[in-house]
Amino acid sequence: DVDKATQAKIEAAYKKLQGSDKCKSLLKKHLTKDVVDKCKGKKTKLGATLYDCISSGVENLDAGVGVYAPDAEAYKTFAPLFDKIIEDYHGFPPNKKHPPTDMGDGKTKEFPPLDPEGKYIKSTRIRCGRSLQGYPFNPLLKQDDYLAMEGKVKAAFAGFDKELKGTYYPLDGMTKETQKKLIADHFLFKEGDRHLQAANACNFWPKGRGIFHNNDKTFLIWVNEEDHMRIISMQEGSDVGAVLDRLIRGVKGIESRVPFSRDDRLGWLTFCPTNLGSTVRASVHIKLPKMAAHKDFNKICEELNLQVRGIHGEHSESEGGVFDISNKARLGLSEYQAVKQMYDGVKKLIEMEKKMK
Ligand code: ADP
Ligand code: CIR
Repeated sequence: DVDKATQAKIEAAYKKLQGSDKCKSLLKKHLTKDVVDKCKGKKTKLGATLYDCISSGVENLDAGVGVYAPDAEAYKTFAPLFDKIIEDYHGFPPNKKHPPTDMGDGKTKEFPPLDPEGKYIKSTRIRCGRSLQGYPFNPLLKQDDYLAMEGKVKAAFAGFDKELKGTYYPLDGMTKETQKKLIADHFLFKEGDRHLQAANACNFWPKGRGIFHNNDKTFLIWVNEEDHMRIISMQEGSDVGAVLDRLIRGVKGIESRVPFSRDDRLGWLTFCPTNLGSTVRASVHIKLPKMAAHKDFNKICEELNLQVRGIHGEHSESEGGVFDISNKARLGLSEYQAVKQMYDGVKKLIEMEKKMK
């Protein structure tokens, strides 16, 4: 049973969201009175309430989405809210099932360089998220969990060889200088994200957090930031095939040693519902001076199923005309299809840029 005070907090949150003109989040749109009434008295086995799912979007009225799942069970317990948000974001209805994993064969011939002359694209990155079996997401993790999880994945990293071989650098003890440089160079997650903080996702920071990377910083794994793991392949230029090929080898290398949680309907499980399913965000850092000046640039990207972010990722601005353009949907399509969504869309944008006077 959920205590009276928490239920009152949920009611107050509902009123705050509905009363805000500036709030445009999916949370506001889908947290109806009916959903509140259905969910406010429910809890997951680990004790997460509806308030724990919505606190981020309630404290941050400028959020785009505004919800996180404290544990995997929350996606079911609070399905009246999550199903609506998931359908809105991914176009994935409640009766649909995520397809089986298909990363493609990673052969460069499927995805030859998008911009062989290097006129538009600076770099290419593909990341996916994974959760360790047997652990909830951030808000329910104890310090001992963080340390145990870090220990497990660190041991698995030792199995990487050749190009993927690298070193794990814990955040705890890293100099501020090194940390800042890694963030500025786009390799490391930022610190102090207010959306994650309000979701209760930064407890015991920096304990159990860190980054693994190979020598060239083309293969990286984030540990215990938003997700238990973010597996990343990136390099200068636009060779999407090469980036995907490396990611496939990396994911295969780690999944043979660490069991990940997957849901029959939702695919790979992640803390944020926008990342469920394939969990793939394939992006380019790209300069499109003419297209970006077009009044319908954002609309054109949306129609191509592309998401536009700034130069330092989500919730950041573009600098020097460089944008981060990626696939938007991750759930309901395979890893291969998610990469293809970005590939085809960006190809189209470059064609349009070339034709513009
Ligand atoms: P995520 O991609 O994991 O959802 P962010 O949007 O915060 O998270 O991006 C994480 C980091 O990756 C940021 O520093 C961002 O600039 C960097 N990044 C994203 N795409 C690219 C790219 N194509 N080339 C270089 N860096 C990139
Ligand atoms: C927000 O709602 O703005 C943050 N919680 C982040 C949402 C996830 N990202 C996204 O839209 N791709």
